[in-house]
Amino acid sequence: APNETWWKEAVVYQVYPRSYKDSNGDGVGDLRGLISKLDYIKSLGVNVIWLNPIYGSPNDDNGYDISDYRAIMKDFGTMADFDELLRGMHQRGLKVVLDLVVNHSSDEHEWFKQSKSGRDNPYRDYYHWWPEEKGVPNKRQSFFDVKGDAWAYDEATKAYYLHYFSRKQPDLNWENPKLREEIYSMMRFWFDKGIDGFRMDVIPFIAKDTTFPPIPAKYHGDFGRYYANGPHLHDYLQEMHREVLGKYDVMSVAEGAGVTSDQALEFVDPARKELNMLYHFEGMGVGNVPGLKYRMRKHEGYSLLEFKQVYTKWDKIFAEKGWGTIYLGNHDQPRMVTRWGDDRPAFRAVSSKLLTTFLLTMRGTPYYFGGDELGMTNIKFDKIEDYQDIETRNMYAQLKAEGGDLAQFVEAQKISGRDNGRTPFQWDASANAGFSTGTPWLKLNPNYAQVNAAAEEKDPNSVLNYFRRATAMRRQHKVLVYGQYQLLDAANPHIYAYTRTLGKERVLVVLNFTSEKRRWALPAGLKAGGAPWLNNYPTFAPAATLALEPWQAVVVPLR
Ligand code: TEU
Repeated sequence: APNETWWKEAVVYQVYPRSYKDSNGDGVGDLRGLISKLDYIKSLGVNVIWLNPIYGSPNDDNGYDISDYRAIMKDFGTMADFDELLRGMHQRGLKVVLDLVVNHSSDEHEWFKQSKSGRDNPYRDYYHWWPEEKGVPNKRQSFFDVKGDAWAYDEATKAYYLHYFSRKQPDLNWENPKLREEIYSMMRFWFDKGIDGFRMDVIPFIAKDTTFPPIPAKYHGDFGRYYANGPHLHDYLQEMHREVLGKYDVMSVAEGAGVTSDQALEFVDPARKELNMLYHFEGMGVGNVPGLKYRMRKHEGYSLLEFKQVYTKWDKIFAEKGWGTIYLGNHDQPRMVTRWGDDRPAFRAVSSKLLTTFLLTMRGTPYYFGGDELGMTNIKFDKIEDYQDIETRNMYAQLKAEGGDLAQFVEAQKISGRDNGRTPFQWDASANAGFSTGTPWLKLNPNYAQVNAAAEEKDPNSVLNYFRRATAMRRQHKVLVYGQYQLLDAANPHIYAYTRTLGKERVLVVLNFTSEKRRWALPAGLKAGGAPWLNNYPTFAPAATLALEPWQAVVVPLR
């Protein structure tokens, strides 16, 4: 086995605090609400909790626009609440990973207020300014701007500032060593409090060529790849390791936006002393209509062949060094069962379990999105007004200005819109699913009457209890963490099957990714050797040819 480390053996559970549990009736989830759910989280058998941003923020992008890196968002509570939360997690043996959002800050951060106040201000160079006398800067595409323009003009100082995301998220200037020192010192502040790691938001984007040349043609149509390739990026990450990460026993994971498979090791090869893990976007792109602009998805779903290829390719990258990750959803993505399974009532639970099986039997650390353990589904809003997300709203406005097909857009958002993954957590069948006594900031999925934690708690066959069995299985069998991965029957468009091998131990995973019964012949030489470790149907008959039920998933040791 490779070097064994706690973060390789961990199952990471992602909590979107805004939607998890509201303790004070203002309709927004908060830290005290989360504290009240720690026993529940512990009961899942996960080891690490990743919290989306909890810092001071005017919430233009739900906390990804930070106005104070050393304070807690007012909606979420106080620093005393955070300290209590951290203690409560550590008492239960849970580690805590926070979001590090340092490609940009909020325009309401004191640094930006200073920076904007005059060209001579000492904070001017904390951000990227382009003085008007140099002419109009070369085009940069913004993800969240209504006009798609990443340069915003500032009347007062007659200059443009850069914002890859919204106008309220100006990009920080990492080329300035003072800025970098501020960031490192802030990171140490949180580590000294005792947190156990950072998930690093769009960290590949931090380095920029400050001459802002035209984007080379090879990046046209995929400018994120250009953003992810700035000069000195790896110098900064190595410096961050020297100044901060290397001094603590903590984990770090890059959001790998724009990073291709041949670049991934540059981030996570341990010899380079940068980061521990990176999560890629290639899996999320499977089934997208090319040209991503409005995140359209193919009506016919996705190709399992392509899905298998992508995950197999990424497994291989980390086979010798570095370490991978695996996820099928997060706060930027639709619910995994809607996107990758079948969310119709007959298949929702069983396909959720299959996807859970996949996540917990692949090599690499699983990142499991809170709510998926209940089999929560996309909300599929019919009206654009129901969306709160800046991305959806601005894409809509942009499309409207272009005279595009708005009805088609709203239809597509039912699959891809980010708010699908952000609806409040479904605790029970009472008003507002027990999430809040007030009016929730985002509408609840009406299926909470059936799909909720309390109901699933009582049902031994629920998605929830299946997830618990799956985390227990992974804890029990190191082969599932460290074992080598081998894809079987690559050309099969319906079945995803693989083995995991560690020393003498060998286990087979068979996943029927369809809503029909399928038969699958074991490759020559493979023989099931005993009771399944996990199975999402009551029975499993080992045979040379397996008869699989719709969305059946089995994990069975081999002889
Ligand atoms: O997302 C980064 C990113 O690349 C986004 O463009 C993401 O892919 C997009 O939402 C998909 O359409 C991170 C955070 O995860 C996201 O929530 C933030 O909005 C964004 O950075 C800005 O901080």
